[in-house]
Amino acid sequence: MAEDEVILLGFSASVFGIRPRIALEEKEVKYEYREELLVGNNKSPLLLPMNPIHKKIPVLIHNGKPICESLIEVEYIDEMWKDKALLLPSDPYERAQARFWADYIDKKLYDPAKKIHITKGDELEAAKRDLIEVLKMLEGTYFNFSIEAEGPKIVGWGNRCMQRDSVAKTLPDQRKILELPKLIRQRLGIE
Ligand SMILES: N[C@@H](CCC(=O)N[C@@H](CS)C(=O)NCC(=O)O)C(=O)O
Repeated sequence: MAEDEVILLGFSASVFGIRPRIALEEKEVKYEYREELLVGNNKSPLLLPMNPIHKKIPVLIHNGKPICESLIEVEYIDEMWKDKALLLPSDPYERAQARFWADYIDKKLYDPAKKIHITKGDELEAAKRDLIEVLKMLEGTYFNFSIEAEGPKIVGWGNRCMQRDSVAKTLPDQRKILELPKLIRQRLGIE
């Protein structure tokens, strides 16, 4: 039987793009990663026909068929490559809880985290407050904010994730990531 062809269109600085990459690595699926040049809006000719609705990465292309939206892709990977351990809990209630928190992160965390990079003044302060609230909610505790001191469970979870090859080899170089907001701020005239 011919081997599956798996292509992932991504952008290494994207938190959404990293999700299906980690899932593919965890499942040890062979795939071709193609970086999209999102800065400057230089999307490849493949991205638009593969994701005509949102025109966004990540797109997982399995034997020519596209799957869009990072969380849907993670679930697809989990269901498609069943020979490796499940990524989501098998218990329906636990599974629903995992989906709830992933959805919460998308709805509540992404916007303030993004705004921190692209706003200034009052808007920046409001974004910081919103982000702290979300992190406190995830942490399940309430105190003044410093992610190391005040979010030990989240930091501990992050450190445990970093010990997995799938995460360590997928996450982008931190120095490069820190350059990106600077570039965006310069383009927006904030710096
Ligand atoms: N809900 C989507 C969000 C994907 C998303 O926002 N992708 C951004 C990169 S972080 C993108 O492709 N932006 C390009 C654009 O908006 O034109 C998912 O989970 O996959």
